[in-house]
Amino acid sequence: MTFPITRRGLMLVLSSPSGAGKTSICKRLLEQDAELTLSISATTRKRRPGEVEGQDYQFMSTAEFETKINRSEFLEYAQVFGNYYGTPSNLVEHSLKSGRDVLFDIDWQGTQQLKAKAREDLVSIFILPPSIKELEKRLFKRAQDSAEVVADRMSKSANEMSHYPEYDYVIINHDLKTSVQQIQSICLAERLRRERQIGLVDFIQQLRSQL
Ligand SMILES: Nc1nc2c(ncn2[C@@H]2O[C@H](COP(=O)(O)OP(=O)(O)O)[C@@H](O)[C@H]2O)c(=O)[nH]1
Ligand SMILES: [Mg+2]
Repeated sequence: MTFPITRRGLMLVLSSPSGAGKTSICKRLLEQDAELTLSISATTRKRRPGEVEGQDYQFMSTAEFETKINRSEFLEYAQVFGNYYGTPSNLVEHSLKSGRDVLFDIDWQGTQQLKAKAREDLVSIFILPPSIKELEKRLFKRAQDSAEVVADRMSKSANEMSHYPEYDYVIINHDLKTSVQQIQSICLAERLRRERQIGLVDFIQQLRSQL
């Protein structure tokens, strides 16, 4: 007789300096892993060409965002590059309870807040670019931001990078495929952690009762 071992979902957080390739990694992870759900953030930043409302972000005005802050609708929120970004609480807890893992593309400020709220559920990964030259290349290749915005993001990268010790894992993104495989390995191992397998007690009891 098989006994389904239910598990509590995990919160997989990916952070990196802008341009390290995190958004591409997230897309690939979501395509390849049906157990993973993306937490869609709210932001006050302008929509970039190609971005879809409700899919990449929930785009909103500062007034709307601040109303949601006052109503405690965010699990975490922060200001990044002069705009608000935040994780709506609804859906996250529901997904975790039903054993689905939630992927977060958030910065170090958000990660600190989630860590304070849900350390046991959190698995955090920091992604580094292989070099500064590559970082700059990726930011310009995107070509959706002005040179001024790119320069501003580059100058903030040093500060962002200083937060790597706050993360459980660090990955250097030499190529997309390898990075995705490495993150999938982390996910696989973390899903098997004893504390996450909440049906284990009953399963062991059932095994032992047959001896
Ligand atoms: N704290 C927090 N950070 C977020 C959230 N959503 C996105 N970010 C971060 O905000 C930063 C800027 O994101 P974005 O404007 O999409 O530009 P990107 O750097 O090209 O990804 C990235 O580091 C994201 O990880 C959120 O809900 N909360
Ligand atoms: Mg991004």
